[in-house]
Amino acid sequence: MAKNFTCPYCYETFAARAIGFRCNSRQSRTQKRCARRRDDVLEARMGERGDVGPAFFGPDGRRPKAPCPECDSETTYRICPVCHMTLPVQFGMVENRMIAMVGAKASGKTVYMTVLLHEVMNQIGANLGAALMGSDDSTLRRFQADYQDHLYRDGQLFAGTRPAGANDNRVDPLVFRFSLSRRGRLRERPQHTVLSFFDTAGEDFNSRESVELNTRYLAGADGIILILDPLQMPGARKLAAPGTAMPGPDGVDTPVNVLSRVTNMLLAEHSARSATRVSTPTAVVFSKMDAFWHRLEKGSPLQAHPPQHDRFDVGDSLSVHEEVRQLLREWEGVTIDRMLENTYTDYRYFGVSALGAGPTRDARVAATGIQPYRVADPLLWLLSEFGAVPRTGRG
Ligand SMILES: Nc1nc2c(ncn2[C@@H]2O[C@H](COP(=O)(O)OP(=O)(O)OP(=O)(O)O)[C@@H](O)[C@H]2O)c(=O)[nH]1
Ligand SMILES: [Mg+2]
Ligand SMILES: [Zn+2]
Ligand SMILES: [Zn+2]
Repeated sequence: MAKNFTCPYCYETFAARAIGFRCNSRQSRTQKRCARRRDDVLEARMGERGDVGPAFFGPDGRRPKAPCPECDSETTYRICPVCHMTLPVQFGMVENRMIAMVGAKASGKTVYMTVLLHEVMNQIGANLGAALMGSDDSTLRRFQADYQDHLYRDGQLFAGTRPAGANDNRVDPLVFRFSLSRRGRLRERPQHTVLSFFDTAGEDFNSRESVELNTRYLAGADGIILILDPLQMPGARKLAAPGTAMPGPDGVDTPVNVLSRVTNMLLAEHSARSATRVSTPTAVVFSKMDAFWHRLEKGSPLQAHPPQHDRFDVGDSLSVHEEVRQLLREWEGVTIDRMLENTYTDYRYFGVSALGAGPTRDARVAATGIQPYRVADPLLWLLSEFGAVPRTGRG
């Protein structure tokens, strides 16, 4: 059977043959040129996009290029047959991995995603010998202006993320290309992985309307980053460092409820195959760990930075996993552990702090700056599960 592909922008699936093309609107050999125009499908799915070359379908989408039927010009722009977004270069030829990020409102998803991507683009990428680049203009622009500059340059935290589907059922993931060059290894090709991050709004998991959208998104994901906020667990809240800024009561939800909802969605989607277990690799990430550092024992793996390697360190990751499992007891979160153990075949615990310190009273980054802590572990684990990052150590 022909392999189906999932669009990194709209998460719809299609056969490679169905991929369309977009004219590049350049002067062709026959001196014709297609006028740029609006693309209604693209705008309905992705919002205002300005004028673009005409889309056309018919030529086999498995081919890298096709001649435009209007002007004869050869184009290499291939587009998703559902949302008409230009697909990443080499789509279908390199690995394409969708990473869904979910969690309750105010659990720290947007801050985490921004710091994670920033770190992988800089220090962590350098250690790994990896590069992470925005895969399209809109990702590049949005990541810089709406996320990176906002947090790093202006020192501001984010207002709540707009729910998906609030406007015309739209999703707008950030799509990146992760390339790993294996240094000094003869005959190893550089590996490319397309990563699609979808920053959900916490309330998406409470409202009925956006469940359908999120179900498609979760079901299409190759890996899940589930952000759980210990400050939203009654048992942990009382153990947090004095003075910690607590999430307000609006729309916040206990991690065990979030996990139940996500699990139900995943199981419902897989029920056609009568699955009772979820096999999607799931990183269960406890955020805002800086609020609990004072309680950790000396030598706790959650107090040390991960070893600096060009590989994913399995032993270190398993010690963190066990340490978090212990913490769940203290936090009265044993139900979480039981649910994961009974339902997920491939999950791993992580503890991170994206900011490294609580925010100031006026919702800004602390004066000490952003000092991220173990933020890349979940992504590296997922990439190692996909075989896109090599491993070292026991396991
Ligand atoms: N102490 C501490 N607080 C954090 C950290 N990261 C986020 N926060 C706090 O959590 C708040 C919410 O973070 P966001 O990333 O905007 O949360 P979100 O999950 O995207 O929220 P929604 O978009 O509303 O669903 C921030 O404004 C901070 O106050 C962290 O690493 N440590
Ligand atoms: Mg957000
Ligand atoms: Zn044309
Ligand atoms: Zn699409």
